[in-house]
Amino acid sequence: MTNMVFLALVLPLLVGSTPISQDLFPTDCSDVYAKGQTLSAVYTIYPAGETPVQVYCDMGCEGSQSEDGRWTVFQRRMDGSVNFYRPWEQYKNGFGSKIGEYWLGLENLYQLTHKRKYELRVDLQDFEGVSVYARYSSFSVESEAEGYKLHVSGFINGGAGDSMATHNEQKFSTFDKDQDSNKDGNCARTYLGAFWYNACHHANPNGIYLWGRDATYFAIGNVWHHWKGYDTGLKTIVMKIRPVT
Ligand SMILES: [Ca+2]
Repeated sequence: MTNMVFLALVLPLLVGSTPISQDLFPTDCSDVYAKGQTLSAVYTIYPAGETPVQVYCDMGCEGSQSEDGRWTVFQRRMDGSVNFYRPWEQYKNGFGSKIGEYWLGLENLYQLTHKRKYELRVDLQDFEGVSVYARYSSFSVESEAEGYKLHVSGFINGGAGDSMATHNEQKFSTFDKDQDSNKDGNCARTYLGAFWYNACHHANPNGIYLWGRDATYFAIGNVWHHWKGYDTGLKTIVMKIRPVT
């Protein structure tokens, strides 16, 4: 009897078209999509194989089967509700609300991108409702031992301009962990954010939510230099990745 019950439970898994491990433990939102979940929402993924992580999946337009879906969102600003000026441990492990503003965590990014090849898309929207994007055909993050160093290349312009190029090959820095390329200063402290700072930035997605233009303090906002300059904070920033097929 127990054998029959066992077979009844396990056989559907064995004959499935996707590997069992991916079916039970989706690595990212593209795996979730492959299981038939095509609505944008919060799902559970397993970037490291065993530990569940909640994430917002941008599945694109409903039912369109378009190019636009299957994105795993790792950073999102949209209403200034979450404080992003946080220490290293928070950026390592993630913080915020998955239905709102959040940072997924550097360790999760490393776990995801060292196993598969990913592309990056950054969606930007200003307070006038204009939307642009920047896309990069290759995106990966090294381990904590390597400072979560960023590799980003293959820029495709969706109107935003390339504000990530200067951050390529940089380690991640927070106000309490200075790994930037500014020998005399601490970029995270100066620009009130946390990022793969060089000396210092063209993009500051984790800076202060400015609610539009504010030139009181230079470049401290959630800005994207090649689109709106250093004084205009964006209404929405979304950074998201998906495997390159
Ligand atoms: Ca420094």
